[in-house]
Amino acid sequence: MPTALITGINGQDGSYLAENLLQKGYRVVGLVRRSSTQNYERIQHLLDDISIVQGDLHDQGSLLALLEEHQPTEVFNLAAQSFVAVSWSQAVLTGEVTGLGVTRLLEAIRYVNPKIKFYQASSSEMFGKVLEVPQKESTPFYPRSPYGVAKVYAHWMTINYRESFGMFASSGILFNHESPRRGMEFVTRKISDGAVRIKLGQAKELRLGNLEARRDWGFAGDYVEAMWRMLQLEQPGSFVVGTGETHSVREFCEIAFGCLGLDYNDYVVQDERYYRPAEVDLLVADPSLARSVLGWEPSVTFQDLVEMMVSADMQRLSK
Ligand code: NDP
Ligand code: GDR
Repeated sequence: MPTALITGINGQDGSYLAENLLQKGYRVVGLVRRSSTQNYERIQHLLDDISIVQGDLHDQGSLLALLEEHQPTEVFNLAAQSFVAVSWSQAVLTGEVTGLGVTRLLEAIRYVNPKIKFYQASSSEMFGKVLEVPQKESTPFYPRSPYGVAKVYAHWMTINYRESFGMFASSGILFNHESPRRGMEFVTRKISDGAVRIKLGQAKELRLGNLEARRDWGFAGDYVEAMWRMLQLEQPGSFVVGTGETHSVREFCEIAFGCLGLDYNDYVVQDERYYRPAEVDLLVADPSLARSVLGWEPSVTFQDLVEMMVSADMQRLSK
C-alpha cells in the first residue's frame, strides 16, 4: 500500500487531498503542528482513517523522525504561512516556513530516503506583476509579497534538489483554488460568508479592499487530483494548474450577492485597511501542459464555484 505524508493536512487543500488519496487506497499520514487548541474541523470526518503526527516545518528533527518512522512513498508539502496579506506583517516567519521550511523537508527526505517522491505547493503568486499573459511554466517570476518571494525560493530549491541529487521533486504552480473549506480571511470565503450574513440579518455591510484585482479561480477538489497526477509521471517536473479564465473580485461579489437576490453595491464598502502594499492585479493560467501531460481539466465553473460556496455558508449559518 503506498503511503503519503501530507504536511498542512489541516488546511483546505490537505483535507481534499487526504480524501482523494484515501479513495485511491493510500495510507495517509498527516503532519500537524502542536497547538493548545487543536482544530480538526476540515478533517474531522477522516480521523479514523488517517494517522496524525505532530511536527513543524520549523523543526528539522521532527521532520527527520517522522520520515524515519512512517517511511512514506510520497510527500506532499502543503504546509505554509499561506495568507499573502499577513506576509508583510510577518515577513520573517513567512520566509522561515513558506521558504526555508521546504529546504528542511527536502534535506530530511534526502537524508532518510532520496527515493521518496516530493510535491511542492508552488503558487501563481510567484508571477506577481505579470511579465506575460496568460502565465505558463516558462513565464518569468516577479513576486510582489514576502509570501511570493518565499514561494519562488522554495520553487527553485525543489528544482535544485531535482537537478543536484536526482530526486523526484515536482512543483505545482497552482492558481487560486477555493471551496466551502477555504479559510475565512481569503477574499472568496469572506464574500460568501459576508453575503450570507447580510441576507440573514447578521451583518449590515461587507468591508473589502481592491475590487478590481483579477484571479483565475477554480475548485480546490479538482486541484488536489493534479498534485497526485504529477507524482505518478515517469519524470518530475513543474506544471501550471488553473482554469484559463480570469474574473475580478467585483464579479465574485456580483454573483455571490446576486444568487441571494441582493445587489452588492448596496452592501460592499471599500476599505483602505484591506489594500495591500503591492498588489497582484491580474492572474490567468495557461494550463496547456497540465492538460496534455497530466490529462487534467477543471470540472467546476466560476459561476458554480461561487454558488457552491454561498450555498454551503447559507446551510452553516442558518442552522
Ligand atoms: P491553508 O492555509 O488552508 O493551509 C496551510 C496549512 O499549513 C495549515 O494546515 C497550517 O496549519 C499548516 N502550517 C502552517 N505553518 C506550519 C508549520 N510551521 N508547520 C507545519 N504546518 C504548518 O492553505 P491551502 O490549503 O489553501 O494551501 C495549501 C498550500 O498550497 C499552501 O502551501 C499554499 O501556500 C499553497 N497554495 C495555495 C493556493 C490556493 O489557492 N489555496 C494556490 C497556490 C498555492 P494550521 O492548520 O495549524 O494553521
Ligand atoms: P491571494 O488570495 O492573495 O490571491 O492568495 P486572497 O483571496 O487573499 O486575495 C485575492 C485578491 O483579492 C483582493 N482583495 C481582498 N483579499 C482579502 N483577503 N480580503 C479582502 O478584504 C480583499 N479585498 C480585495 C486582494 O487584494 C487580492 O488581490 C491566495 C492564497 O491561497 C495563496 O496562498 C495562494 O498562493 C494564492 O491564492 C494563489
